[in-house]
Amino acid sequence: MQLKAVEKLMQKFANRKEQLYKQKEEGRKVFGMFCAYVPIEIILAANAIPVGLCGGKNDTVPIAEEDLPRNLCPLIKSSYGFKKAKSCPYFEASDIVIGETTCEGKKKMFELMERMVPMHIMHLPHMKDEDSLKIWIKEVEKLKELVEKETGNEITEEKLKEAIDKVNKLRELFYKLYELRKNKPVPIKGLDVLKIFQFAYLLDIDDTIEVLEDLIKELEERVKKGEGFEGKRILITGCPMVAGNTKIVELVEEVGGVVVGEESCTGTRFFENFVEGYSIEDIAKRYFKIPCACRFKNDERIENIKRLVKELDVDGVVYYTLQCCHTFNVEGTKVEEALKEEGIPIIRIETDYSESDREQLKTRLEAFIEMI
Ligand code: BJ8
Repeated sequence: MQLKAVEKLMQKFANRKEQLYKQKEEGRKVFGMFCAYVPIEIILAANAIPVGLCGGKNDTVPIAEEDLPRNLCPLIKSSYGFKKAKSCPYFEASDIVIGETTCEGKKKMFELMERMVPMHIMHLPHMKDEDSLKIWIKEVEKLKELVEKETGNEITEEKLKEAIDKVNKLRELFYKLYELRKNKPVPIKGLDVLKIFQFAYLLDIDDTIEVLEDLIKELEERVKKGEGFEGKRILITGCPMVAGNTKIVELVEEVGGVVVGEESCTGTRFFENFVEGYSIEDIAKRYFKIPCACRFKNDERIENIKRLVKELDVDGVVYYTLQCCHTFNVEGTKVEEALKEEGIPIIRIETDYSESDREQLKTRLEAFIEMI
């Protein structure tokens, strides 16, 4: 029982490349982004197009390893490899790439990447105090100036308001989707939701909104009829699973689980918290709250995980780390302790983009799901 909205999503994704290059021909600038911290409102307000560039495929890892160490996060290598091989249409369409000082590996990779593509790096402070917020507000102001310069379009108050309302609308729809996932049976599989998050970084925002509006209606119907999926209810938390990477969700759902939530940048960290006002400062404040493990003392993330476990009536948590992602891996210890204290089952999985560990992971996940 494939959802019509998901079919529409796949169709829109299949047409996206052509649509994007047409938009570019019409004179719209494309801003590639690393990562969830880039305030897309500013890009949209200048009639430009944001596209997420984090790589989720193993194919481009070998070419990246010509320049980067092997023991580096696969997301970083995959992304770099896409640019080096010129094999990602979104990368190739990007007039400029925006990155931030998130984890060490990513920011040092940017120093090599900027030899291949124009880049602008935002200084994301790792502390969460008032002084750091001031730095971040300045960084967002600088981004506004850069976007205006690159596009030649002035970001007026009116344009900014329009963009803020639009992105908040997108967030509201994701909140509704999460509300619907509280139901038993859950009306949508985790794999479908993951694809929506992955493509939301790539599609035209109006298309994502259209798909989500259709989806919400379809899911409400399913809930009314009591249709959906049964199984152990799983929350995934940790590193993002960007386009091309669906391994863990596939495995969880193959062995009797159903993913009902994701505390991830392909999940709640993508949409949680609205921009509450119409100024640059209001935008900066919203993005500053994203609880990425690269920040120092990131306890809000632990609170969010505990809250999601309750709200979504989760049976077990899969803590997902990409190999060599020290930030999420180390933070996993705190998360594990906090969940164990509350009697919430958790399994920690560390993997990369290859298929070589699929069977081994399947066995571990099967045992976890049987046990909870
Ligand atoms: S806001 S989670 S998208 S940085 S997985 S590259 S942290 S070594 S992806 Fe991320 Fe932005 Fe944070 Fe979200 Fe580094 Fe870890 Fe790799 Fe990561």
